Amino acid sequence: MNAPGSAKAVIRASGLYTPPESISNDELVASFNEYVRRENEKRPAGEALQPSSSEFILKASGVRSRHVVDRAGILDPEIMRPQIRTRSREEPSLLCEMALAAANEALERAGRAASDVDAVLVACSNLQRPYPAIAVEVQHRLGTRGYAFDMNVACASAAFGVQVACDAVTMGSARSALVLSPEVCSGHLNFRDRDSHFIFGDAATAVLIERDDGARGTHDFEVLGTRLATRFSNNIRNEFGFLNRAETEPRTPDELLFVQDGRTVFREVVPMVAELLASHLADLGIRPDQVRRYWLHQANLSMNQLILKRLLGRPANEDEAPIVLDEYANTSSAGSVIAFHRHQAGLEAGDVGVLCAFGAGYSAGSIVVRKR
Ligand code: CO8
Repeated sequence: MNAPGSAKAVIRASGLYTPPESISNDELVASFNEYVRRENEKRPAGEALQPSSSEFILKASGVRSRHVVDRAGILDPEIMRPQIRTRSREEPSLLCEMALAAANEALERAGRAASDVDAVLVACSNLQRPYPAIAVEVQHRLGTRGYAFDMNVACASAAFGVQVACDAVTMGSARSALVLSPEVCSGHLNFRDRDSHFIFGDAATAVLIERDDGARGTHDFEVLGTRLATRFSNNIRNEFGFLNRAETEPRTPDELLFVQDGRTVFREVVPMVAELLASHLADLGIRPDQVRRYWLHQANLSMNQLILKRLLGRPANEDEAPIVLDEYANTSSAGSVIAFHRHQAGLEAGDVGVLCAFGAGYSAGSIVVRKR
């Protein structure tokens, strides 16, 4: 729980960067199936690869398209990965650039200058390099004060980052903190894997959190409480790391990408998240049906529907639990914040909302807020 003593945290504003290029299911499937056709020409009949299908993707996940940093490389059956220009040390990194765009929107919406901010957290699944921290690079380019650091709790990173930021502003180690979640999921996705080639997209989000000093802003949400939970699982895993080069049995590049047992993840994470939300709301004295809006992690449409059915005892409608994964696919830590950023219409002062993110680890976080 955050907010010890009398200090409270407030979300002042959010920001979003959406890469301009996007890929529809049909385009992605056409590229994948062309790869399968070429590959099968080289394989014995018994080892033929199976084609993908847009119908399956929509039915299994709810995804219709995804924004990506590079469409051409992903769709080329000979390449099937984003082609990202190598930058000099003097240029901003790609993650820094995306995070800056989202951060600037959040600052503008809050009516704040970068110099008002004294903590920057880059909280995301896919960090571009171990060091220097992307967050310190953002701090430098944006011109914020204080300190900055990176953190990775997979898809739940933004929720964990918001709790850390709330703790910082309520405990006094910062007055104002930016939680940034730039995600280039396409860089870690195996576009030759039929089971997962459709799952992810790219985007960046920002959340500006301040110590509540009584001043009112147009986009304010008072943070009523935060709760995090983790439970170890190998069912979503990425083996990429600095020890790869030292391993006695070297692995191929494709073995160092995202892998999951999607069925098991679905089965195990739904009850974990429903229980987290139920207990968090109960401890705050809020019934699940008193929540006006749920901004859930955007991995799978049926998963979100099932979590809310467990929680509410009935299906939630799209107004209660908006969906952005149809356009964005799973943008890992950015997903629930994109839903929050784009779906605030209809909320009135006093309305309660819940931002909830979950993913690899397993990890899950719940942030309960009230519109001011
Ligand atoms: N086209 C056609 N058919 C297919 C395809 C395809 N592309 N893929 C699989 N099939 C077939 C299978 O072969 C299977 O056939 P059969 O029944 O004959 O064996 C059938 O469809 C069903 O397959 P699945 O059981 O795999 O399908 P599901 O209904 O379970 O759907 C999903 C698969 C969509 C993956 C689903 O299980 C899901 O979404 N699960 C939840 C996963 C989730 O939330 N994961 C979180 C990951 S995010 C995270 O935390 C990590 C962040 C890291 C960042 C990422 C960087 C890349």
